[in-house]
Amino acid sequence: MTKIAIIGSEKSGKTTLAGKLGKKGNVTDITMYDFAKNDRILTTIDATGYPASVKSLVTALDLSDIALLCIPPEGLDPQAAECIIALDVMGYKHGIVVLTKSDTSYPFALDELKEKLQKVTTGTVLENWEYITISTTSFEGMEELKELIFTVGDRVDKEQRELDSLPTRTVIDQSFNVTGIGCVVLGVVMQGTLNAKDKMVAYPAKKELEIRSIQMHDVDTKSAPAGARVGLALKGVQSKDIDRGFILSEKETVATNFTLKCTLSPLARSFNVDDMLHLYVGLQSSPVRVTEITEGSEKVETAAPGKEYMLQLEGSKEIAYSKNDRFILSNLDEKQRFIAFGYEQ
Ligand SMILES: Nc1nc2c(ncn2[C@@H]2O[C@H](COP(=O)(O)OP(=O)(O)OP(=O)(O)O)[C@@H](O)[C@H]2O)c(=O)[nH]1
Ligand SMILES: [Mg+2]
Repeated sequence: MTKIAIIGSEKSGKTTLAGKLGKKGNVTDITMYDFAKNDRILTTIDATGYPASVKSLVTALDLSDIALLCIPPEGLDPQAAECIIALDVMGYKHGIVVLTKSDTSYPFALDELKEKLQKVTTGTVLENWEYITISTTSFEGMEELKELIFTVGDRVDKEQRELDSLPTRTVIDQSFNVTGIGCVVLGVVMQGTLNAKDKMVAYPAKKELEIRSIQMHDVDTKSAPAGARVGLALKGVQSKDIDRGFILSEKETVATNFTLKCTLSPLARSFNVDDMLHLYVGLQSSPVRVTEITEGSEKVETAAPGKEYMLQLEGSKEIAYSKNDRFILSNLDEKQRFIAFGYEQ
């Protein structure tokens, strides 16, 4: 089961490409496309709410294993530049740079574009990503792209098998009521193995529940491994009790205030004590106020790009997390909105 997010430059052909990779399904601020052939299942997510909403981009990336960064012959625009910084701040591991609309350009120009992009992304998580040239009009590269997606997907699968034995955590992206069944949620098993009849808690609300049944790609199954996109019927809760971003788990920490050891992106703007930022952990988000910035052992007023700080953040919304979860900070008032990542101390 491979899950990809399609992001990148404006009008680079992202939605057209998503439509070629699968059948259009559920639409919220992300749009899902499904494809199944033999034992291959591909979920493609188009971050349709982005760039208006940063959350749409973060959600699409968090629900996926592989990012397809689409760049048209015109090159990088501010949106693609922000996507690159988002990937870097998120520490996003797997991806492919897709040079789109090749029918409107020339091979030598595309080679130049590739070289330029490789230069720009040196030192970022994209440094070793593969490049592919495609056109959804002439179909150049489309078969190769599918093969490459599944090659990278096999690598991801292998990594995920190492997560199967960890405690189970499933992140929910949708919750609704089905007549005769009750609460049904859709989500992704982030780690561990989820089994029917498991007793879990929905965090941050701390609602106890039982997994009544599990479906993977509309097929009933007794258990689901790490990386699986699942539909779950839940016992003991109603759909209104569960929001996007909730985590089904045995144990999570729940908090509204945070002490984060943060690294600012070298490409971010500085921020000050008392500024309002937005914090993301998985699919959850909350506005937070910066109440203290510490550099080494010294309290300072300003956090500057490329440096490391201890931040005290005060929020009003309960967020569930576990040790080692990566927190992302954004400043929605800036043009380039992704500014830092950090870990709770
Ligand atoms: N010539 C050519 N045109 C393309 C190709 N792919 C998409 N287009 C056209 O480019 C335009 C934008 O395509 P979309 O798929 O909407 O691009 P997008 O990246 O989703 O656009 P936004 O979501 O608005 O940023 C449309 O008019 C498409 O028909 C391609 O491979 N070749
Ligand atoms: Mg689009």
